[in-house]
Amino acid sequence: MRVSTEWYEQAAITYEQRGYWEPLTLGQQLRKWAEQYQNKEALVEDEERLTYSELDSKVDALASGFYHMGIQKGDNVAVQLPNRISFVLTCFALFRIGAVPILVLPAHREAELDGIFALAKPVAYILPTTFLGFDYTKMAEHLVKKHASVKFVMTDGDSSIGKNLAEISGPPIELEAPSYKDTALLLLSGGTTGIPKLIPRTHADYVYNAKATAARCQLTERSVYLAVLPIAHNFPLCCPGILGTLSVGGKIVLCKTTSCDEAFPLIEKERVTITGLVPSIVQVWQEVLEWDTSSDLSSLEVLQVGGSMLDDNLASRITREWKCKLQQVFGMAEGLICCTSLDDPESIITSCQGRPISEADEVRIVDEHGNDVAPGEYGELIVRGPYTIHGYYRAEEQNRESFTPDGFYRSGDKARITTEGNIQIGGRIKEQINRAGEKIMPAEVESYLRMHPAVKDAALITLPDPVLGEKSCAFLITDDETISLAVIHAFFQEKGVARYKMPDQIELIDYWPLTSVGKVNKAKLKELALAPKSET
Ligand code: J2J
Repeated sequence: MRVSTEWYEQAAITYEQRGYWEPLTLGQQLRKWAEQYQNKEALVEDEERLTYSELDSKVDALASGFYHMGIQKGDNVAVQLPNRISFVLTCFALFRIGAVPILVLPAHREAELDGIFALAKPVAYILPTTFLGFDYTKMAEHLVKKHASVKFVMTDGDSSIGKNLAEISGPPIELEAPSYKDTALLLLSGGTTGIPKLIPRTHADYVYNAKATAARCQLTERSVYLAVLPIAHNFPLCCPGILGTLSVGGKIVLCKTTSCDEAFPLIEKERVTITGLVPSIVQVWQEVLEWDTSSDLSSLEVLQVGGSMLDDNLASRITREWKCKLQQVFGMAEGLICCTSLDDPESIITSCQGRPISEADEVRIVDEHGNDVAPGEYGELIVRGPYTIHGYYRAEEQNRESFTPDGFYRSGDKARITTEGNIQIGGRIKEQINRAGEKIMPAEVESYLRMHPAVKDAALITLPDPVLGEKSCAFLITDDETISLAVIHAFFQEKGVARYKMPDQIELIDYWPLTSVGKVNKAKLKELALAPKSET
């Protein structure tokens, strides 16, 4: 990596000296929390409840089971589990061994996993049997045949392809802990041109992230966090999410889907005080609440909204109609988290994405030459700090593009800093589609589209959508005038691509409109897609 290691080595000393990085691993932190909060409830999933002490001892037993099976310090393990207690147990058991979970979303399919396995060579794959109607075991069979690195397959429930996770345990053993500066987990980034980007977060930086966001949300021992978004995402996992809640002795309630039918009764029953959502889900919940007068969400004190642009009007409606505080969150799995404070005035909460959670975050807004723009102007947000990565995992080439030589991560986001010091996001510089908070790289989808025998060339663009925020539209050059969206979806399914990456709309075109430098003119394509269709 060309990114300066000199800066990082120097900064690391400062981060330790100032106490941003505590000398404890996530596994050791859990032990501390368990000693402190003992019989307090930590996790709730349906009828199952675990106290802090129970969580800690179950993690020990599972870590011992993994260890005796042959999983070792430094091994990568693909973990693809939904919002269940088994997810939390698995991650902490791996943290204790010093093995590294790669957090794969339940929505990911064979195409995504194939790329991740080729890059990270996991020794084990831990997956559900079925979830939301999809049989993961068939997919696992293919993957294991292709990837010799995978020696162990474990399923959350009985299956014919691997051991049941619930049956893995062993007597507590003394494990040699990894260093708190080691990589604790690999998060997935929004996707690239087919090759996944993995984000290595260390024990110390992740704990700091969790604690600093918990402080900004004023989380306490009496907080009850509802995990609604898939917890393999950084937002519900650590901002403050699962880890932030555990760090203060709060209770976590796990919700398997984003549906109101599941979430509302849980909020009511468990007296949930805080949850984090993406704008598209808030909008659906808001619409349901307009006619649903029987659900009691009065326990909610904080609603965090982040992951994509929150419309000012929706933000104002939330502050008026929900009897809780709104917190805007602008974050990224690569690190930097900005959020509004609970006592910010309403005008700021509805229009800004707040301030960085750490005084050590170095945020700059730069022009295309990397120079700082004038105060208050828009430019690209770049950042370095105590919990922002300084390189992707095994990605030298990508790192040269994504980081400045002095270690700043180029977010690709267009932002400004207001006179009050708040971040305001004004769009994107990077080519990406933000579909209900899930990030899609057009180049990746275009490469699948071009694999279809009837497609000569393809270009994917972003269109606005009232519910999703943004949706994808594929322009295709093809001889087959009958090609339909259903045909394209079936093809993507056959290729094993996650559902959210499938185009929402297709348009046929004879030749590309080009820019002055000869590139496909996507702005023109967007105009064409949005133009009223003639009746002929
Ligand atoms: C506009 N765009 C936003 C916002 C993220 C907390 C919250 C979100 C994420 C996340 C996260 C946005 N308004 N409020 O990890 O811990 C877009 C930006 C950003 C990208 C990062 C967290 N909040 N975004 O969304 O890694 O483009 O993390 O660079 O998935 O989402 O995506 P991701």
